Order: sequence, then structure tokens, then C-alpha cells
Amino acid sequence: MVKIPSSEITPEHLYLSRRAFMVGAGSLSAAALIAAGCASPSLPGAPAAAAGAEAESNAASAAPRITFSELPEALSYDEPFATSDTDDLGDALNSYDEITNYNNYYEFSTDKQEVAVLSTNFNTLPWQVEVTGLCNKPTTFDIEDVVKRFTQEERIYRLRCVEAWSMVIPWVGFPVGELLRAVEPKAEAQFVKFTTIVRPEEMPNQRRAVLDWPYVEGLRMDEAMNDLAIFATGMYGKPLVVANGAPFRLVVPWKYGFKSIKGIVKIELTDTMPQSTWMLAAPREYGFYANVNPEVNHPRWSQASERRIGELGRRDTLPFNGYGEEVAHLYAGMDLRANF
Ligand SMILES: Nc1nc2c(c(=O)[nH]1)N[C@H]1C(S)=C(S)[C@@H](COP(=O)(O)O)O[C@H]1N2
Ligand SMILES: [Mo]
Repeated sequence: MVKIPSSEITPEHLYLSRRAFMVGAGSLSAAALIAAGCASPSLPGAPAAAAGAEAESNAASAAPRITFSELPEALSYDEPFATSDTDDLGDALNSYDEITNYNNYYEFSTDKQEVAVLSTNFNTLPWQVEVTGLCNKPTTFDIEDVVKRFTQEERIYRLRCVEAWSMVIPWVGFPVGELLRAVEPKAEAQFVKFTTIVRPEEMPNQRRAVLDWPYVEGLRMDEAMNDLAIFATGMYGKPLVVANGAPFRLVVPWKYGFKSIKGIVKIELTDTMPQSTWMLAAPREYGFYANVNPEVNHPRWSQASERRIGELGRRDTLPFNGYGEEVAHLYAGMDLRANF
């Protein structure tokens, strides 16, 4: 049996149970309380956790659960993308089934293997992305226009979740900087704030106080303008499935996965550092930067190594997730322990 770290079994589970107690004293309904409680079935090392680990280790071989013919034609690409078998380090790509069936998307579920099923009825069309704030040309884009107007390219990136698992994913998308340049940022714009859609009818956990909705994330302007930061619209040459953030999500490969916000409907240029959802939820555990850093542990688990989905052993975690050459200069002179 493969040993899975407790960190991974129920993501952020201690946080969730703490929150259930906190809000339970106030306004939260009994149903919501139970829901939050259910998201935290066990403490690290408890027998129930071991059972969960067993189930999780089978994720890689689970049968696909989505009918991919349902992907919207309006968001598909003219050109086929030449998928390489590996990333820049020679690591094999994860399979389409792995990438689409093991997801963090708390709006649907805190169970990574349940997101695919619970998200099949979510509507990705019509979809608009409002780009606003400190810019000369605030614009609202229809997603079909985004896919046509900005040249879509393949980017094979490692994704390293803060829970210490990882995947290699062949995204299709385009640099964040291209979209930002289109709205002409003002000089005062120092940060970019991203917001996920609110649609409780289609996102079951938005009917519960699992997190403060909508999910919000942010980048410093120079991080957003770095060529590695992309908006993804597809994966493996096809439009994204909802579980991976369709139709429009951020991918910032040198940061922990929670920065790569899904289902984006609003992008705001601002002079103030945005407070992200996970910063607000657990400030001691999740900072604004969230750069992958094997030397700075999560307060409840080590970040020195990770489990690549589909592999048995563990691998060493690389500084900046292996993208240091491209991005380390963004943090020159900064204390990366204080700015975790
Ligand atoms: N809106 C939203 N975006 C989100 C999340 C979420 O719960 N809600 N989870 C994040 C986390 S923790 C991770 S690891 C990645 C997972 O992306 P993937 O499922 O495409 O691999 O999405 C991130 N984006
Ligand atoms: Mo994550």
C-alpha cells in the first residue's frame, strides 16, 4: 500500500474544522456546519485517514467519468497542439484521466475525486470576463473572443499543490501579460486581483460556508507580466473541462496550486495587495506569495518533497517548482520565509 501524507488526505482539513467551530457560534446554519464537518473526516494518522489514503492512491487508475464529446465547440482550437510526452525536465505528462479526475475546486467539493462528477452540469457558455480597475481601456471579453483574439499556445507545466502532490499538465492558453496589455494598465497598477464566478445553483459548496465566496486570488503586477504566467482555456489540445477551471483559469506554475484560480469572471488592476481567499481563511498557513519552496514548511507538514500523481515514491520539491531561472529575480532581496 502506498503511504499518502496526511496533508493530502483532506486538504486544509484542520482549517475547515476550526472554521466550522468558529462560524457555528454565529450565523451558520446547522446544515452548513455539518457540511463543513464532513469535509474533515479525520485527523492526521487516524484510521479513517488511512482508508482515505487507500482510495486516493487508486485515483490514477480510476475510469474516466466525463463524456468529453460534451466540450463546447465554440471554445475549441483550429490548430492541433503538438503535445510532447514530457515537460522541460523530462518528466512524463500526467494522463488526461488523471488531470481531469483529481481536482481541487472547493466550489464543487472538498473531495478531489468528486469534483469531476459534481461539475458536469456547470454551464461554461455564455461566459464573460470583466477586466477593470486601474487601466485606460477597461473591457469585458466574451470567452469565445478571448480564445480567438489571443494566440493560444501549449504550455507544459508542473502543478505543485500546497498539499504536497503534483502533476505535469499540457495546458493551452496565453500569457496573462497579453490580456493586461490590451486594457493598458495605468502606472499606479501594482497588483492584479482575480475573482471566480458565484453561481450557487450550479456550485453546491457555494450554498455552504466552506470558504468565503467568491474565491479570490492575486498577483503582483510584475509576477502577472512574467511570461510563465498564463490564462488557460484548454488542456491536451481540447477546451478545459469544468473540473480544471473551464472556461478560463489562471496558471502560475512556480506557485502553489491554490494561486491558480479557476472559473475567473473578473480581473482588477489595483494599487493594493489583494487578500486572497486562503490568506483570509488561515493567515498563518497561506501567504500572498505562495511560491513553491522546499525550505519553508507548511505549519502542519513538510514541503521538502511531493508525490507525483501516478508515481509510487516521493520526489524532492524544487525551489519555485523548477522555474527559478525564469522567476527567482522577481524576489531578489526578499525574505522568502517572511513572505511565504
Ligand atoms: N476557484 C477555485 N480555484 C481553485 C481552487 C478552488 O478551490 N477554487 N483550488 C486551487 C487548488 S488548491 C489547486 S491545487 C488547483 C488545482 O487545479 P487542477 O484541478 O486543474 O489540477 O486549483 C486551484 N484553483
Ligand atoms: Mo492545491
